Amino acid sequence: MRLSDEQLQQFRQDGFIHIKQFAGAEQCEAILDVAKAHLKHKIEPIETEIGYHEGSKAFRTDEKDYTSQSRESFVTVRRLRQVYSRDILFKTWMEDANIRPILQQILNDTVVLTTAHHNSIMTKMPHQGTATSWHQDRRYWRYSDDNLVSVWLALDAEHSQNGVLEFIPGSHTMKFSPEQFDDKEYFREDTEQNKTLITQKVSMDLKKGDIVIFHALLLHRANQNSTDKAKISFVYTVKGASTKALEGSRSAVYPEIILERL
Ligand SMILES: O=C(O)CCC(=O)C(=O)O
Repeated sequence: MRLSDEQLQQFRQDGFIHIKQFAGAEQCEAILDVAKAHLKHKIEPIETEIGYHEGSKAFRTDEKDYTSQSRESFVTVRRLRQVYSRDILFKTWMEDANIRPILQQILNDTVVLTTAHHNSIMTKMPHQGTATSWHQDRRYWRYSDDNLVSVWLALDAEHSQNGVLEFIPGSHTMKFSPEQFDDKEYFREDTEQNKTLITQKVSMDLKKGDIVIFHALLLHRANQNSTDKAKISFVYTVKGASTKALEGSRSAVYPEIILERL
C-alpha cells in the first residue's frame, strides 16, 4: 500500500496520518492473546505505572536497562518493552511488508526499526491506567536529526473513556522555547500561549486494526482509562537509515533492524 500525494501532503502538514482498518481483526486478536499472557505474568522488561511517571529526565535519557527493577507483584504494568524479540507475532507486525512503502514515502529513506524506543505493547489498565501529559517523543531520544515516526496500532477500540490519543496538528514543525516545557519536558498546560495551542487538539477515536503514524516531534497526550477493560495498543518506532543514533546514548545501545526496500 502507498499513500496518495494528498495523504502524504496531509502527513507533512499535520504530522500524523490515521489509516483505518490496516491490520486484520485476526492479526489483532492473535497479538492481543500473546500480549495478555505477558501482561498477566508481568514478563520483564516491563514499565510500571510508577516507573512511567517517576523517571527523571536524566534517567529517561541515559538508563539503558529496561527492566522495571520492581520486585512488587501488585504493580500495574504500563508497557511491555522490547517486544520485537518477545514473540514472532510481534516481530511479524513490526516487519509488515504492507506498511513498508508508506514508511518509505514518509521517511523518504530506507526504513530502520529502532528497538531502543517504544518497541512496546502500551496499556491503560482499568481505572489504574493514568493520563499521559502533552509531550514530544523525541525529547528523550538522541539522534542526528528528527526523521523518526511511530506506528500506533489499535488492537481494540480506543476512545475518550479508555485513554484516547490526542495530537496537536502541525506541532511537529513548530518552534518552542524551553520555558514552554516543565522539568520533565512535558508541554506546560498553565500558560496562555500553550493553552491556545492546546485548543487545536484532535482526538483519535480508533477501531480495532486502525493505525496512526505520527512524527517524533508531534505533541501528543492520552487520557486515563475509566472503563472496566484494559486498553492495549502496539507502538513501535522507525527512522530513516541516514538518521544516526548518537554514540553513548540509550538510542545507540539497542539493535537496529534495516528493513529491505520494497
Ligand atoms: O498514555 C498513552 O497511551 C500514550 C503514551 C505515549 O504517548 C508515550 O509513551 O509516548
